[in-house]
Amino acid sequence: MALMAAIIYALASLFMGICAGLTFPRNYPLNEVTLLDSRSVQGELAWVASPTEGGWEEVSIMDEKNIPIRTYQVCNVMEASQNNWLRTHWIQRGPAQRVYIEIKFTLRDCNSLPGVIGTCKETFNLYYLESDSDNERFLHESRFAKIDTVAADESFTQVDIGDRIMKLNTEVRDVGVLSRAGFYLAFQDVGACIALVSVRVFYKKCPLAVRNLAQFPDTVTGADTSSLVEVRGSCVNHSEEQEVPKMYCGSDGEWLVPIGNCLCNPGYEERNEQCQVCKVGYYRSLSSDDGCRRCPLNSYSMKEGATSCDCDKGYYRSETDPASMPCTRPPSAPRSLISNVNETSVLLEWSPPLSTGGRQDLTYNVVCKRCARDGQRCVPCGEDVHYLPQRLSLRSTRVSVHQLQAHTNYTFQIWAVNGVSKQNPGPEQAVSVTLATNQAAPSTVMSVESKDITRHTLTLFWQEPEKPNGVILEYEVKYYEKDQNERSYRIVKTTSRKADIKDLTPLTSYVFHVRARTAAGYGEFSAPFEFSTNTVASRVVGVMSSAVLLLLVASCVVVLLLIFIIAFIITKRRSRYGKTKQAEEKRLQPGVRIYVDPFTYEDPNQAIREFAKEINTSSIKIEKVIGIGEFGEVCSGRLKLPGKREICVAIKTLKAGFTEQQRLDFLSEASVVGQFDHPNIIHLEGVVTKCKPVMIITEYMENGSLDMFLRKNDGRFTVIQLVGVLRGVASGMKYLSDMSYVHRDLAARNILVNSNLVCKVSDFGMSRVLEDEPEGAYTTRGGKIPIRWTAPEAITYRKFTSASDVWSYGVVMWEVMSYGERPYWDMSNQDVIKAIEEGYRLPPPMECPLALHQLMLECWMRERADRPKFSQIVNMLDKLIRNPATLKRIAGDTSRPHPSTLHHAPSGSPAPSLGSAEEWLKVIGLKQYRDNFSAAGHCGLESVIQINQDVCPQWKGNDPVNIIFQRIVCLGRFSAFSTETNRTFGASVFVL
Ligand code: ACK
Repeated sequence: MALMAAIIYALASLFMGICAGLTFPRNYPLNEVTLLDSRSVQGELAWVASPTEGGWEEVSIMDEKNIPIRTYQVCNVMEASQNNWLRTHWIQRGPAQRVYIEIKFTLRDCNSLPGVIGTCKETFNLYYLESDSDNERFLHESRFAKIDTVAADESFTQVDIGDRIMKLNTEVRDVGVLSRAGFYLAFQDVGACIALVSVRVFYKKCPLAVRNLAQFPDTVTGADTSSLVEVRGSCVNHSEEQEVPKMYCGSDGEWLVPIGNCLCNPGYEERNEQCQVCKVGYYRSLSSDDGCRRCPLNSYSMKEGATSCDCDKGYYRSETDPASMPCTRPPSAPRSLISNVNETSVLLEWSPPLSTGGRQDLTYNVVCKRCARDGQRCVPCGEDVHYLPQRLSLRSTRVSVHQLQAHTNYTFQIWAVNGVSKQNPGPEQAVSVTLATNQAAPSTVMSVESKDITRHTLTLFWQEPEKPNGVILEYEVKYYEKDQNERSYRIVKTTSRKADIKDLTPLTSYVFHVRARTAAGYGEFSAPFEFSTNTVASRVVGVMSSAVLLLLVASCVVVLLLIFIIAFIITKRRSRYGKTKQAEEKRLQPGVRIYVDPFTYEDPNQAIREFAKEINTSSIKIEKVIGIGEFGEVCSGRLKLPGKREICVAIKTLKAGFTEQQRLDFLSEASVVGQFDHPNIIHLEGVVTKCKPVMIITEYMENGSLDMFLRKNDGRFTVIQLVGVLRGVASGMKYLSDMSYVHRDLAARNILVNSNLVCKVSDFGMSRVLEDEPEGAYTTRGGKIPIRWTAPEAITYRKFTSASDVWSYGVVMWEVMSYGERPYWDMSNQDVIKAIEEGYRLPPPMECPLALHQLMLECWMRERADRPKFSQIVNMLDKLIRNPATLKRIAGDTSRPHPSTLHHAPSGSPAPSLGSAEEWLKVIGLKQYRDNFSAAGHCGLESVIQINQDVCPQWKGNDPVNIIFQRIVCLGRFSAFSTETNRTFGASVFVL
């Protein structure tokens, strides 16, 4: 009777708790779509129960806001073999392939019900049945598939209720892939005291979102818990695609990795993730411009959405003026024009105009007119007149005009011109001057030829000067032997355009100049013309010989010019790529490829271009997010390059909002790894730098990082397989050290494993060693260093070399042989540094072959010159693989001494002599457990060693002595201790 009363009280209290203090959130998260919520059902739920009597029962209760809700309860805890079923009505699946079931329930703790042991349960089972329509009138338990057994996180007791601290259990389960139109859920009770307070069924979606001005619709998540759904966005109103916008909908209803973007059309600007029209008085001309801008000076826009502004009256814009430039005017006229006539030349000078019209592109044009004597009837000067420096587009305020006619009237106009002059040309932009030229000497004779050449004579003839500037009264010929002094010349005068030259020396070259004379005086002598006499009466055609000479000279000049240009290009290149070149030269030495540090490039982008191939985003398909890197998400996906087969790749992305420095740091990894080509170094496929997000694409390594992989597969590999792993890493490191590359962060977490168990060294980021390394600890000299993996000289004075990489390699060996154990366990970094300094080294992991532990100890030699080179390590491992018998001898084997650990005990500081468990606990800093050990009867070391053998690895109990052994002995730290003398024990104890 008393028991019955307790159970009735238990049931009543299930709901007392609910009514007293439970609250239900009514708002669902945006990324959840509810298919069923028992709390929102008005009236009875009327789910199907079996048996219809004495099993699940529908009960109406009030929630905290006095709103009635429908619940189900069952509490047959006294009777054995309970099998009570409750089935929901048919739930339509909608677009979902995976649905979530959120159950809120209270469950009675069996311990609080006296006399129910054996019959009372604390769990219930959840089932589902798919069907295309609501055609199941009966329950048909056998057709339901089980989703899970549900237990309470928080069961309650009477005491809990009395204090009103009872909590509601909320459990969520998911089920998929669903394929039929709908399904039923069922709850099976096997003898618990439960109240189903609410049942909510929902699926997840990525809610409508706008990113980079592209709208992504509500998207139901994929069928798998890890799958990504690729969604293409559409540009918001008044915008256009710059690069195809894409995002991925993750299984938890979150949008991931936005790619591509849209830009607002001209006349619109981005505001609140929309394209809003530019206001009156504002404009936006290009979709790449920042936002709407106020109309520039002297312009206006009368309507919204202007793409440019119109100019005020009297102001103009040239075709090449950007829309952002103020409207401008033509310049005013130049001022203070003065002329200075010198025979048939004139020098014109003026001052700049008062107004440039608001522009910088002011130039001047000269207009020359020749006028009749009365100053009227002017005609353009024509092509004969020469202008220095030029006639049009003058930047300076002076010009000299030559080869005018003597004794002639001229008018000169100087026009000030700018980019908008054409739109309003007017006389107000010019200044003019009228003048008359003076008498002038004739211009020079341009060409002289010879004929009738004999031993002593020749005849010269020539054309009249281009500008005789009057009547030519006479010509004068000056000549001299080419090899003689010019001052010993002779003169011949003639009124015709030819002269017979006599009394010449045979076979001699002569130089001739000719000039003309008018009433105004002599003109300039012509340029030199060279002709030679001969020995016979036959004629040598001087023109011909000079032409040949000219040809020869011209060819020589061309050849010289070519040599000069080539030399110039080579010198220029040398200086431009000074540093690159040096490194390049090193790299090109036969047989030696040297790594080039991308940060020695003046422009690190150049290194990226040189060592990493740019990949078009259309070749990449992102499939899953596989982790979070230091710069952003790491995804897996596929790469299909033209002409190559599709491959799986890993895609490291650079998250949005990065600085230029972060971009370069991120990409530096690509320009490092792009220089390597080795089966044990991660292979770079390429980079995406031209659009966002910036990505690094590498080969895909199916088994992820080595440390996680080993932890997941603890104890599953043979020693030979582990040595194979170590050989791969050593071979990759040999390649890197041959290229003079120092890794600085060699650790199992930075090695990746593919599906064939091939290990590849990865993580070549430049910033990680100093900044983002998760293991990094600040050293006294600044910067971060992964202490447990780093050689002492690198920690103390930053001496990072291939020998310090060898030290790290020894630690990786230890990580591999201990299946991903943390080196030095939970010792602090400071304690690790101190212990290493005192000469202690990590003991062999459990089952570790002696030869491998000895190799580790060699990698950890204090003097870096004493450590083996990677090439020697590879050879040693090859030998071990060839002779597997050498791996049989296990380090720490009781039958053999353990010289390595002894060898590395600190010299001069004797290890503590340990005779009792108490002393041992004191040394290892756990003396507070002294009483637990003695209470358990472990007083001497012999007894302690015995526990090691007894409890490892099957430890299960919660005795403190065992807990300590679980933590410190079973992890393989006991091996040296359990085999050796006290001194060996001292050497291994440091790691505890
Ligand atoms: O330890 P993991 O599984 O291996 O998690 C990290 C995560 O990305 C963040 O770095 C994984 N990862 C990095 N590169 C690759 C790759 N090439 N192939 C497979 N997984 C990779 C790494």
